[in-house]
Amino acid sequence: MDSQLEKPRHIVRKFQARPQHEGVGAVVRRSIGRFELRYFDPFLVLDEFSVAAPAGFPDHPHRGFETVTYMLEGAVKHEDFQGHKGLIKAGDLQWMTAGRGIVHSEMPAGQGVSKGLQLWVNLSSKNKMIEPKYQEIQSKDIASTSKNGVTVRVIAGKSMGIQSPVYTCTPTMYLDFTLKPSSHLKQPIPIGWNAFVYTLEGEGIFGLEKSGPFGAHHLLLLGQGDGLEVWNKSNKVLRFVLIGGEPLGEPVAQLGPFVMNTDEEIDQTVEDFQYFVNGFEKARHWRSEAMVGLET
Ligand code: FJE
Ligand code: FE
Repeated sequence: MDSQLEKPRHIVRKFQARPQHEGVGAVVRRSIGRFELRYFDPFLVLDEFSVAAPAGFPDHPHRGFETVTYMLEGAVKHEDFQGHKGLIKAGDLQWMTAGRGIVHSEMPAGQGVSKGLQLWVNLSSKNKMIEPKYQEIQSKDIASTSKNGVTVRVIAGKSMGIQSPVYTCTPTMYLDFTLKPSSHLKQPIPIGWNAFVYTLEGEGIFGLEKSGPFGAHHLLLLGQGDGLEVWNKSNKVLRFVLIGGEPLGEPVAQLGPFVMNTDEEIDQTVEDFQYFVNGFEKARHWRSEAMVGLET
């Protein structure tokens, strides 16, 4: 049974995500967060990352938003200044609410290239200084279902009758779709939310059946409406993520990994980080194992 859409959304802007260098020796295809698309409320960054040792994202802070890491291949080892650590493996999800402050490292684990998506979701002014929190879900526990050639993995929100257990401080949907050749999808999206598609594999037609197809590594911003229609008219599997969120409608003041509402709050954050206060206490004496290994 298909959901009926009254006002399907169409693509209003498109970007090809080209590789750029970030972190230490790592390569990311950044779409949201680059110069031409600073912010797509509530989303600050979308990176498709590709990283192999010794490259990675060593010890760095975050405040005022969430990082959502969804692994596609290989694994990332993370450790933070509270002693929280673990391995995010292919298909696993880490939804990290940095809130008032996290300092951590994210480094590839094992041989070969580790690939995934990292999304930065902004927090509203009332949530920016909350206690940090993690929601971690292993691949086998991610809600998934298939019907008529369409498979969905529900990272956040609801699709095809199944609901993710992830709690989103900023109301967010995050769906990973795989469409077999000749399959078709209608996915409702709440009216008023900002939503986009990021293509991972194969070729798909999005929004208008008569429009041309898009291949991998494209960010497609959707206009307003109540949902999205997608067709796979190719002879290969199509994979993409559909992400949406309720816009916060607040001013954004950003300095790298610190995202607040005003310049004064950014100045305060730089001071907090520098003097190890207001949530950064544990940063004073902490180094990740990755960094300790380099110091002799
Ligand atoms: C960061 C530059 C960075 N995209 N994708 C500056 F690269 C980072 C950062 C990441 C990152 C980490 C992973 Cl595992 C995947 C990423 C950027 O860590 F936080 C700042 N400030
Ligand atoms: Fe980080």
